[in-house]
Amino acid sequence: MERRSFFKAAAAATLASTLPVAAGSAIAQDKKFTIALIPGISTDNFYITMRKGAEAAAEALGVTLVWQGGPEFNPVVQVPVLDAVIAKKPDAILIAPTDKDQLIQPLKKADDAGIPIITVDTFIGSGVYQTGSGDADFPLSYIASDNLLGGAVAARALAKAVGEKGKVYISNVKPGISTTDQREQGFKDEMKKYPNIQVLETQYNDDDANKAASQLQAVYARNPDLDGVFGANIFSGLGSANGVQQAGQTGKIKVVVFDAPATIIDNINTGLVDVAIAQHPAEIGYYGVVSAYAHLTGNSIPILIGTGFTVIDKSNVTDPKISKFVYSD
Ligand code: T6T
Repeated sequence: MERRSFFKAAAAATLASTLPVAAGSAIAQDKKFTIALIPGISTDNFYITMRKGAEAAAEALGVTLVWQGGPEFNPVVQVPVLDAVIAKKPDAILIAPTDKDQLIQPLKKADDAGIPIITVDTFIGSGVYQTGSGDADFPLSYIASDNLLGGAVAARALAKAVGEKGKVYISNVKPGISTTDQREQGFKDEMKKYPNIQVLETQYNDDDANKAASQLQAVYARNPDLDGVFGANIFSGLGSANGVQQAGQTGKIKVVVFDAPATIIDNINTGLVDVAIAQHPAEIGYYGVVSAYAHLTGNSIPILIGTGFTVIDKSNVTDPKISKFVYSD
């Protein structure tokens, strides 16, 4: 079955089979709901793929999906987008907050206006919602990959690639982003199991692949025995891989990348990248819309929905069961 029709069928089946029908829901379902999806950055393949999953569910459920995002992964850019969305009074907001602290107050405005909020990909506060404590537990649900686990998976892959010894570092976006902070944490914790691997200081690139490429070359210049790098998201991974190539170290400095846009897959084929850890962003978008719809029609929803990973390397990159997780352009 084609991916899009799978999501359509799955959306209908989920609702038909698993959701209890609440009293009054027949009335509620006559209404055409509008659900807004605010990505971390609108041009990123991860969020473009998430949008596709959200659109499939919206179409199956007869929901209007509004997609509005900014050109940078930055709270200063995202908050005005959020304010504009709140002003349009959608029935629910799905959002990937670009900072776990700086989006709390702006999202509280939506909550105060009675708009249900679900965070997708990233979270605010601790990410544990609906506990009745703290100032950031008001979103209804968090739908995402398990990023601590993802960081550990990346560490194991890089450890294997470098033969469990040597020097590696993490190329990351910036502190304060829940997902990439957790990936870094999960990676460092797991690396403690490899006493012969030294994890050098993390390099922060502000989601700028060019900066990540220059940083790779600078770290390599300081450490000519550098063995590997973990790029903690698309731009960190792409830039680090480019940096390895520019340094003439393809295949020598091992590269593990979180996320799986087509360019990274090309890089696996050429041997520049060793492993890509694909998230399942279409599932995040799909379950985001289904969850919002369930809530709007009087049903309870889980406070946490975890989606999985697919680890891609040269051995499985051509398998259609694996390559379907490559992100959309
Ligand atoms: O890795 C994803 C996403 O999970 C993260 O929160 C931000 O970066 C990406 O969008 C990839 O660029």
